[in-house]
Amino acid sequence: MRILITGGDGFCGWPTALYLSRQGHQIAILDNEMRREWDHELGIGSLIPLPTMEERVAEWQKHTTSPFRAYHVDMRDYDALATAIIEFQPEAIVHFAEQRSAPYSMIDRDHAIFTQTNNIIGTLNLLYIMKEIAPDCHLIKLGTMGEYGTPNIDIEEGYLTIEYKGRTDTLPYPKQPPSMYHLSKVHDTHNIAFACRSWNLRATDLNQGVVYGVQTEETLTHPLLTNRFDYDEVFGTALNRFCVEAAVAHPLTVYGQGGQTRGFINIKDTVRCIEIAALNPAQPGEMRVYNQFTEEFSVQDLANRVQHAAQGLGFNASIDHLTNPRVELEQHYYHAAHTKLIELGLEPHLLNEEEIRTIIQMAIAQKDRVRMEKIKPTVTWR
Ligand code: NAD
Ligand code: USQ
Repeated sequence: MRILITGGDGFCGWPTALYLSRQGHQIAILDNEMRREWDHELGIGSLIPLPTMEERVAEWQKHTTSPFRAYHVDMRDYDALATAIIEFQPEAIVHFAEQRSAPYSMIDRDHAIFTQTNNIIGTLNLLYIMKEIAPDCHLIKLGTMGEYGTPNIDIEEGYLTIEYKGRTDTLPYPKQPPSMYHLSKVHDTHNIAFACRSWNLRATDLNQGVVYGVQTEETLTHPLLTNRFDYDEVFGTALNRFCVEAAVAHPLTVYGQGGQTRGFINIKDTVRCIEIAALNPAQPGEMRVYNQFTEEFSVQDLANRVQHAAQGLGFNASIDHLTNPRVELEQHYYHAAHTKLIELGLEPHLLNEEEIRTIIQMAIAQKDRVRMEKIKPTVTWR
């Protein structure tokens, strides 16, 4: 297949591009490298040094016989995006290219507005281009489990069948997003659903949980192919952050009581889920929703597991319960369906001690690059 991967220079996009390329698909990545500018803005950076987008693309071209290319395009630039799509003629577009950090979106009003305009305009441009130029193309859009919030009932995959005053309907599952970033995803979801209903476009919305791990088989092939590894308070996410904290003897930063429970997925499963969605396209007019995670953990569970794995490596990791910088429930019911990708063939890599040790060891190897002052949370929701 010809697959365009927007956000292909990012943490999920790069390994996905390499994995799909290795399966023999023709790949184009599209990115404006804005994520690297946010690193400069915040004085942070990937723990593993990152080559430029040009360098990593040139390196992968030596490892594959399938066509593999890159477009340096901003999703907000309709004409440039349309030109790339007309030229590449994708059969599927995997859309990762958004500002994805909840804390970044909560820094202040400017960052909230930037996040929502960047994400929503990029997706709207894509929908209009598909309507005008590529109506058969399958949109595979990265949503997030956070769109649902933490309701006191089971979470379904996108839709909920309800009976009300003697009548029954299947409706979009209610959304209670916990940040300006998560809200941008909900707005995207509504826009995509409208485009499928009105213009007969086909889309799969993948509500992904928190991704952990760093490397895949392909990113390990050569140092220039490495994935990025974020650990700072803004772009680092729970499990990966705890592993880096353990590696540098920083107390593990559990926010509040630690009962916050989320869906998690290994980066090795992210790339496979995208392949499954691409090989099994939605029908014209259909807006499918799959919950893309493999296991649920509370933040406290994760901290305990990292503490145990660190002990196995011969050092002690302490756990700190920090005042929670976010507004979120710290003890709550959480049970979310996630069967559709499994039914289509996903065989999950479940979290085990070996995986946690691998992440800790990767962090130990780059220990000297850790900026200790960037670990503690400073961005608050209130
Ligand atoms: P990332 O920040 O590493 O990658 C996103 C990429 O998109 C970056 O390379 C950035 O430069 C690019 N980008 C952003 N805005 C752009 C624009 N206007 N034009 C062109 N390129 C642009 O993020 P990630 O972790 O790879 O996440 C990818 C997607 O998956 C996001 O949509 C995110 O919301 C979703 N997601 C991520 C996680 C996770 O834990 N990482 C979990 C659930 C969902
Ligand atoms: N948390 C801690 N300590 C930390 C970091 C986080 O206790 O050091 C807690 C947070 O308070 C939250 C939970 O861990 O309750 C998850 O936070 P996170 O920073 O790991 O992830 P989150 O902000 O939810 O965002 C990440 C990605 C985002 C994606 C989302 C999936 O950055 O792009 O959409 O995971 S989900 O959570 O399912 O919405």
